[in-house]
Amino acid sequence: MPVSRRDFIRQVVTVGPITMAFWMEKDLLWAKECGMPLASAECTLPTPKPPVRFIPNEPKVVTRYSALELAAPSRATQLKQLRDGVCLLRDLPPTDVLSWTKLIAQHCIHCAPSNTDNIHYNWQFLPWHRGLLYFVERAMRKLGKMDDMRLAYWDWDNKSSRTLPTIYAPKDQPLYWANRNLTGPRWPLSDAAVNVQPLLALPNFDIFGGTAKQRTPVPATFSGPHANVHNAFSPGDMADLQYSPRDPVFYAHHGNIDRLWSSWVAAGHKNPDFGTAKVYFYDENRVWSYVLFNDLRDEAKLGYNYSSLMKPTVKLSSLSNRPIVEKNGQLEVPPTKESLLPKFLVLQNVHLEKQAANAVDFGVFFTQPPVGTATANDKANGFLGTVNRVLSSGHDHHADPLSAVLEVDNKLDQVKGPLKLYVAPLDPTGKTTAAAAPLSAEAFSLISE
Ligand SMILES: [Cu+2]
Repeated sequence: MPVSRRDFIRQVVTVGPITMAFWMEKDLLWAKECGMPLASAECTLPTPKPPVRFIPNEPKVVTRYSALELAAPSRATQLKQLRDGVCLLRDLPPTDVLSWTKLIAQHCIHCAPSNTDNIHYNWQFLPWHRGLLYFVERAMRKLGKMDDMRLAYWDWDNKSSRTLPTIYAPKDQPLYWANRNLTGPRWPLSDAAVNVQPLLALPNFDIFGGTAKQRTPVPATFSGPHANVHNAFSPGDMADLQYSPRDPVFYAHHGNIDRLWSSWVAAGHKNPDFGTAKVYFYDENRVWSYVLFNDLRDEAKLGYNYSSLMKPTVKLSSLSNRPIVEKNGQLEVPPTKESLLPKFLVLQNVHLEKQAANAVDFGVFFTQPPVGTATANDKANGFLGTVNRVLSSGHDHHADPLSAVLEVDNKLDQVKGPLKLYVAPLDPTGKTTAAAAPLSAEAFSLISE
């Protein structure tokens, strides 16, 4: 039964003392009208005391290994520590701010689709999730008295890691999660679904990781592999933006997104000065704390590094990034020197509001394909790549803009003269579910080699 605005306010007043005991994003009150429980334990935190500044300065650097590496008998100790760590948090009462339930809540309170400060759509996306992983690691380390324990990362960029990592699969161990779909057309993950090369080539943090202002632009790292791996689990908790941290594999997936950020920096790109921007978490002593983004830029200070990093396959110093001007719906691709090969097409804030409300993948084309056009393994129909998002459960979705970087070499050289782009929603097999419509975005650029 729909709840009217007036009924809703009355309910809040009636349960005032209870709701006052919790802290939640204003937008989650709105969520009640969509049928979500008002004060779900997984989406509320106790009202925090004023936050205390936390300055990470770990005495030693310990390596985070991939889930594949942790499956080796020689890494049995590290694997056991990871599993023990998950159990320790799971065994805490759900009211404990360090518990698995409240970890989900730390993420959930920031993720309501209407939240104007949603951590996924501005420059909080990378630092916030790095902070989450760091404090999870610290909590596990303290509770288990295992200072060398570190989280794992799921190296889906590696061709041998395109299905759920084996250490997460068996029942009767803490990395198992029942609500996971592991079959269907998205499995195993395709090269295209987890291609990190376009992201590694992005020259500026603004488009890679976003800016202080919501959706200005949406970080390109939110689309692509990040969204595609979440969505592979659909229907399942991982495919639900708000509740994905229920599944222990969330932490390995975001470990790899964090590793993508580290790899981008190691490839020679620069993090910005984030000024006073900060993230808030409960530390391992249950103290409500804040960390400056600037204090999260160096993983060594956070006590970890990665056993390997992703490497750009093109020489970044030989890339040039040129903005493309849009005129009357056409892109005026500037004349290139013969030697310049268009490599990546950057689409900043593609407008998707006229697209199918519940689609997660949108195909970008330089022709206008009809409904039912297949895109998987097909370069013939003007298909350039996809823009992707992750949905939140229990909400109607008006499609907000998204950014993406598409690997377009060997495709755009077919184009002579001005370029016109189209976009269409795709089903999980990659077929268009509607006729393509002209694509509009806030900015375009072409990275050439
Ligand atoms: Cu998230």
